[in-house]
Amino acid sequence: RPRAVTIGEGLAVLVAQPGPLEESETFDRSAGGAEANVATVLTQLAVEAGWISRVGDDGFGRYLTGHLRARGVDVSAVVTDPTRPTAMYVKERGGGSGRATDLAARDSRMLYYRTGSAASALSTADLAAAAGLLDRCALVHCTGITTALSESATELTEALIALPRRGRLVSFDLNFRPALWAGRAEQAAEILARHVRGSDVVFLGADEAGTVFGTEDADELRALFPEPGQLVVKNNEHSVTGFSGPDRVEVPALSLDVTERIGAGDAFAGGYLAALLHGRPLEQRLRFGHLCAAAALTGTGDVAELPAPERLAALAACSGT
Ligand code: KDG
Repeated sequence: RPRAVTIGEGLAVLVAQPGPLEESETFDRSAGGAEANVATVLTQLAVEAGWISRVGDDGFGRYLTGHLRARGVDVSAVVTDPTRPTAMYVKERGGGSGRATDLAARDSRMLYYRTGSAASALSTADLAAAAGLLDRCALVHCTGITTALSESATELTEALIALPRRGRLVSFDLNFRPALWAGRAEQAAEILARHVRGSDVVFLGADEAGTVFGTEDADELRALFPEPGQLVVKNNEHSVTGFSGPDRVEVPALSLDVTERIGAGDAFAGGYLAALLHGRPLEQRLRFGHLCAAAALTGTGDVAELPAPERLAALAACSGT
């Protein structure tokens, strides 16, 4: 089996029932964190995945590591911080009558409680400590969330893209979260552009790329970022454009009855990366991404529960996916 590692913050997710918060007495707990979500997609798709992170010495930290371990993710490199807490976020879901009425039915609001969290102390020391895990993997994935956590986390992700590759690919999903850049908003675009240019596989949502880099157009983004061997732009009009070397392929998304959008980007990245690690061509990689995103879009958790890999492969082989 191919091996991959993801690096980032995990969060306990508390979903307000029914929402809005002012009226919610009950919260359903689940797990989130973009890079942790990607790791769980990879293990479901026959990739051995490890997760590099820091959690607090608290119940949420033990819950997160247990959640990932139960899904086959290697958590041996996760460090428990004795003083900083595990991050969490509260999710309010829209839909009126009892739910948050200022949100549309399929929209959610994320309220972060993560300043000063254990994972915000991620630093280059964590990279050095996980050298064994990194040396054994074919791909390492992080996102703009990891980079945004703190200055020491930015140093870590910059060190990661500067490491000698030794055959290993670096994958980066933009995942622009303005709230996390509050103290250094003016540096965000430059830092994120450096990560895009320094990575081998890059995922950009057209709308977030528009906000950060000034264009939502896939071909303009490719012209702006010719460096990554593979660039995937998730277009606003429900298709994805993939560039791989000289190839350009556009694959439409499935038409779905969307339940909730959070986690769909992670599922897409996990599906694409698993297909890449299993040697599938570009169009198939994009189809795997769409199919995994569809599983997340039709569920309510941040983490996608996928059909078996053989079933996904059969679906990806259907035309018109
Ligand atoms: O991509 C889903 C993530 O947004 C969610 O799980 C939490 O990592 C998260 C974040 O920082 O927004």
